Amino acid sequence: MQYVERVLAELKEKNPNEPEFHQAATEILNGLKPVIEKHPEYEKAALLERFVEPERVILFRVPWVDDKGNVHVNKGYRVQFNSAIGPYKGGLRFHPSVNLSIIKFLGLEQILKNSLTGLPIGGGKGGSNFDPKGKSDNEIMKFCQSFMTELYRHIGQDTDVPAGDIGVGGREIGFLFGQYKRIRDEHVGVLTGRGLTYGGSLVRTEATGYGLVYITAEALKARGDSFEGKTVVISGSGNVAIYACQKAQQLGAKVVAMYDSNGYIYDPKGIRLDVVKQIKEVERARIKEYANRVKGAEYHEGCKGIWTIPCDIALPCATQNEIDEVSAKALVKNGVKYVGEGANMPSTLEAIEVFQKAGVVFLPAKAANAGGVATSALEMAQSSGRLFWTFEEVDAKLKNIMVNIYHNMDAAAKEYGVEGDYVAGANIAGFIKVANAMMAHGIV
Ligand code: NDP
Ligand code: 2IT
Repeated sequence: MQYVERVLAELKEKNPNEPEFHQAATEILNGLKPVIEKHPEYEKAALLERFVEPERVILFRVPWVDDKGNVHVNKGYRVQFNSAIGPYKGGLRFHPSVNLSIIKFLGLEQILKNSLTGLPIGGGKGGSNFDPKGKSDNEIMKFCQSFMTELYRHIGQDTDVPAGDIGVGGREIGFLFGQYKRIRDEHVGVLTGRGLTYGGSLVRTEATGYGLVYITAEALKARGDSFEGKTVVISGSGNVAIYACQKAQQLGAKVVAMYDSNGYIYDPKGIRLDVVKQIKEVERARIKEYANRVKGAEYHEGCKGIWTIPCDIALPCATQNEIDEVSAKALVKNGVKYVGEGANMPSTLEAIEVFQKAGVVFLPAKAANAGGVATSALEMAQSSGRLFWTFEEVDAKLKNIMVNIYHNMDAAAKEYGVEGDYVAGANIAGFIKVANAMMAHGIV
């Protein structure tokens, strides 16, 4: 059996019941085949076996008391996947669906994404099956304090630097940081996405969405095109979706649809982002409200229908596997030309195949959404240097990083004979640096 197939088969056998982890590993390792063939020394060093095995997996109990005095127990996770090129870096996700498979797939992706940024950050991910929906600020604080009361001993500014992800935004990072600082008596850059008054960086809030649009704009530019006048569908209405919408609109696109986990809104005149921000960021209410407030907008129950709306560019920005084969076919039939993944692994393996066979320019998550973690690394740099860069400075660095990622994955795909296949290109460009570092470190 070929090396990649053998490692994948062993991974599935040793880690049963982890479908998302299997999916991410399959996409990555298949994309790496051209590199593996050129480097027989990797197999001798069991490089892939080590690459897919986290350096450390931390599981812990998170007990907390709600406003009525009821005691709850959630699961806490931190997977410290790979520190070959820098301290573990990656977000925390609070969502009822969180399990080890999901955290491992996110951690594995994060290794290559972080490498693609060109900055010295390793890969990690964590979170909890805690559901922040409907909880009071006090309950969120209690939960975050309990979570950090265990997590603090495993992280540090030079060891592991968590950040936000689904269900973890500025409010949660504030509570987590407050508890870390209290326990350790250290005001350091141990978390990113911090508030601007206590060590955060300008542009971090906007970074993932902006970065997604910057890299998509570069792909358009390479084909003599731009966002101007394009119709865009964006899924989700959280941090990534909102700022992708903002930047796409600034570049002259018309965003016609967004969703949350209950259903989608369609506004043929173009989404009014001020209304979405009021509903989602200020009121923490449901996107359904939009149709009550904006004339001519429609609300539809359920998420899947969003992919039947004709568009030039689709930017999935909610969650894994939100675009399946059926949705991908509907997008292609309606003329989609570009798909940029803002979420992590939003397209199933079958959906990716549909896009690539149809000649859609497909920008995979680990490249397309790397702007968030890249700006986190810029936040770490500012923390270490006791500096505070302007919005324009950070935004210019972010744009430059995204443009470089586009050209690096494009060049890697060409070099390894798979021109235009950015899934392979991103995996290869990200992997080479990590592989070199791991080889240099010996068998560890
Ligand atoms: P948020 O919590 O801010 O927003 C998540 C959005 O996705 C919400 O609209 C949410 O709807 C929706 N959503 C979540 N789960 C589901 C689901 N199972 N089905 C349908 N909709 C769902 O998270 P972010 O915007 O930060 O993250 C979105 C995606 O981007 C994730 O895949 C994340 O991993 C990825 N990402 C985030 C980065 C960041 O910097 N924040 C960086 C790189 C990637 P509802 O409110 O109803 O739950
Ligand atoms: O998936 C991701 O890259 C993130 N959630 C951001 C991670 C980070 O450390 O900023």
